[in-house]
Amino acid sequence: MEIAVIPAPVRAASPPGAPFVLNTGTRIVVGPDPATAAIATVVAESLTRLGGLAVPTVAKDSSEPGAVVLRLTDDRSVLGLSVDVDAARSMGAYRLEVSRDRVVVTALDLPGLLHGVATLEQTSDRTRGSVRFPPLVATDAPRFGWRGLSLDVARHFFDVAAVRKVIDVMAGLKLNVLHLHLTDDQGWRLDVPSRPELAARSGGTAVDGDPGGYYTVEDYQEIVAYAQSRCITVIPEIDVPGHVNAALHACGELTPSGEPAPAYTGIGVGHSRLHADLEATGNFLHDVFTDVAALTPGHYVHIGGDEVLTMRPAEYASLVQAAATHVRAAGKGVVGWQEIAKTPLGPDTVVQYWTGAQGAEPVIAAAQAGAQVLLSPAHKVYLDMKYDDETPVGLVWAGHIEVRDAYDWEPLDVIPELPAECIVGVEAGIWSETIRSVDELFLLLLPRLAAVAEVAWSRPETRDWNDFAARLSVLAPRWTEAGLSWYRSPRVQW
Ligand code: TNX
Repeated sequence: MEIAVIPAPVRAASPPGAPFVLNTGTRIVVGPDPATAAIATVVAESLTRLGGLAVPTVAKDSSEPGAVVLRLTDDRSVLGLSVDVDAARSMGAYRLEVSRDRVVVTALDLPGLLHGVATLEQTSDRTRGSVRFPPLVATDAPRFGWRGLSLDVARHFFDVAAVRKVIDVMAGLKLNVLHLHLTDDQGWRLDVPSRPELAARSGGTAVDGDPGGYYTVEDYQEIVAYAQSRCITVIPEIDVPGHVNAALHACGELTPSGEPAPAYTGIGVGHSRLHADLEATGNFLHDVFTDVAALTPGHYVHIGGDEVLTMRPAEYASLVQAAATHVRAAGKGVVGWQEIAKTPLGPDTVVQYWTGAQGAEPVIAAAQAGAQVLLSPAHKVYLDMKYDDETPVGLVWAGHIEVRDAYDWEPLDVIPELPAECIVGVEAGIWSETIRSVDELFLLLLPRLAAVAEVAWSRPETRDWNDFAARLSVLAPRWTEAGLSWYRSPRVQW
């Protein structure tokens, strides 16, 4: 380990020389591009937090020492990107140069500027009373364009403040997709303007009768905007046609008897379903997906589709197609769990693989028909699995997942028959059946989310478990400083 940065950069070297020190002369220089102004605000906030000194933003680059220059370019050669890296995959690439007098971050786009600053922040040394950044030259680019976390806020609810903490950690690890699992049997967590009864009646329920909660439209917009300011896209999931008891509880017209279903507070799966022969079902799908798409600036809406155990394939296909049709009518792309792979859904569909138990053939066939594949293999990246027997919360159905298990795997080996170009990326998942607090949430997320982030960002040749563990031991104390809980794996020397 030369430099403790997670995820490991493509290239980084520390030339000899004095460090850049944060002081009253430090300022952010944003150059002529107005789009960088918003990013500069975020960067100024985080440098201010690090050093305890206000860091102003200026437009003119004087030759005085102390400038942190954020510079957009369209010259890919500055970043050392080889020509075979396509535009989608080079999004977020950056070059970072740190010397005694200035820091220069150069990137093709705003995510790249933020990623450069994320690297800078991780290299900070605060052991001598001031904040110092050792000299550094790094060029870096992500391996995969989709580096996500799926967060279940349905089984137990996590409020806006908690989600902001998750977003902060994600941004530091260069993750760029926050998938919110907003609805399930136990609760409905987003107020849908055309269907206020959903959140009003099913926002308050949760597993074991624990307190629920839901996001108002303003709350949701706040999450989306906060994520966006960190170059993270929010993908909302409304899970249909199974995992719908909260909807059946709120809307009696969705059940065959016309009576609302009782609230469900257990943790079983596969028992609830929509009914294609009820007229109300079509209207529900239309209203919910149209509203959710309209509230969402990101390109994708997730339609769920998982674990529907009591429905014939034709009915399943018709309901999934109806959901997809409304998402597309709103101009969005469709994401669904791997079960949707059997349903023809056309281009601009992302199939999220999570288990080997169903066989990979439908996923491979969907990819051959033009779908893209997002990898969330449960036994590696389901961060609600316990680390070991002693972990106080979590499930075990996909096995124990120690930090190294979440780290030591190769995305292209998950479904070897899949052509690499069909794989959009990697998404960790955390399901909240057993998670009741922010401390429990981070105990399961960290450090494994850092491991998955490195799998998604870094190329195999820069990845090595022992090196990762050494970098982790340098960076983990920062989670403590930020007030976050994390798991001190006995397999890492802290
Ligand atoms: C499987 S993954 C589920 C979820 C559970 C999770 C618990 C998937 C698409 N479905 O409903 O919460 O396992 O780990």
